Amino acid sequence: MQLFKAQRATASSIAALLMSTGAMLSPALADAGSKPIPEGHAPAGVMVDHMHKAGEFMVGYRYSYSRMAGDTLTGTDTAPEHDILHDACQNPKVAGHEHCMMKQSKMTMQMHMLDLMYAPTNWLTFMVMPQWMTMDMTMSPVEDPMHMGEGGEHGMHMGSHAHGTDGFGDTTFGALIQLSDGPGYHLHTGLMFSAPTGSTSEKGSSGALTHYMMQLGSGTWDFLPSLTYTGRADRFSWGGQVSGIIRMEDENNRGYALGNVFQATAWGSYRLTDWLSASLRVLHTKQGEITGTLDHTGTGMSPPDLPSNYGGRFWDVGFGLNMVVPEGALKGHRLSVEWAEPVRDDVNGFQQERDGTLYVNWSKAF
Ligand SMILES: [Cu+2]
Repeated sequence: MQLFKAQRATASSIAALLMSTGAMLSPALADAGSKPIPEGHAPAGVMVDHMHKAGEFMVGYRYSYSRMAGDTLTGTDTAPEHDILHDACQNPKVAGHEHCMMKQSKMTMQMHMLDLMYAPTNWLTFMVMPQWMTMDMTMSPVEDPMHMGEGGEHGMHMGSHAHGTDGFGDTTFGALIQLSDGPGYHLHTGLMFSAPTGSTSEKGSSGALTHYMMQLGSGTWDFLPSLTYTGRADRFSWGGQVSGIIRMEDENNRGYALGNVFQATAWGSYRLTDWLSASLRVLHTKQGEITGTLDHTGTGMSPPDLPSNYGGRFWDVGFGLNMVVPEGALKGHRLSVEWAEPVRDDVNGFQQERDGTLYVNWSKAF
């Protein structure tokens, strides 16, 4: 209780400070336009969620941190080590019996994205989003108790090791087009494209190309269509979005293409104060397998080396907070955070379980 009161006191004194600073520095700003509301943007993990008014610019920064850890799954179940060893590295396109000697024990992916928006008119908003990716993976040996003492047959035992990649990712750009807008609702479509500016030539310590999921880009030109609906009444707001990633080429310059992606999400949010709203979101993602294979190899040492061990059907629940400075010198600065908690994984082939994704998003419109 004490803590709660203290937080409230701190929050109101910060708000009072911001207001008084704003009043001193720029009295004119207080009258400029209507007050921004925190739920004016969707939860942090939703992209291409809003448009801008004619003549407005927006500068934003999006950060996401995703982690995979724990068991290796096949479908929705934990895969026995024996199955990982014998089945996860089988490529039906390649003859012979290959074993997975290693498996993924942890993977993290961080994305830093610059989010630039400009609206020449009310019904059209342009966007450009360059990205920087950082990926790290830890691998450990597959230990099959049924094959203890047969180490020789399955080759040398390697110890655990870590490897990582980082650099520019793909660049997303395109336009959002308003389809309908009225009191309390808005509907727009996104026609975005992804240019293959991210590397697909990242190599591991052996000098061979590293896993598909550690490459910094898709390597293909992609089309990212979306449809977004948002509604609002008093302190409540809600929204829904369907979106996709469609690979516009059969293969990239490495001879493969990532699977197409379909996503559907819906959220509701409630404004707690004039600067803070809380949101709850459900998310479903469906992704296809990789088609083709990396030029250099038909198979691999670990599950992420196989095209059939990619994609699946995933469900998440997102818990978010949106903040905006409603008045004063920092008026219009937005900060939102969201945690997406996986509730169900149904993976193609063999893949490690997901731990969740943190989204942080800052923006300011001018
Ligand atoms: Cu914007």
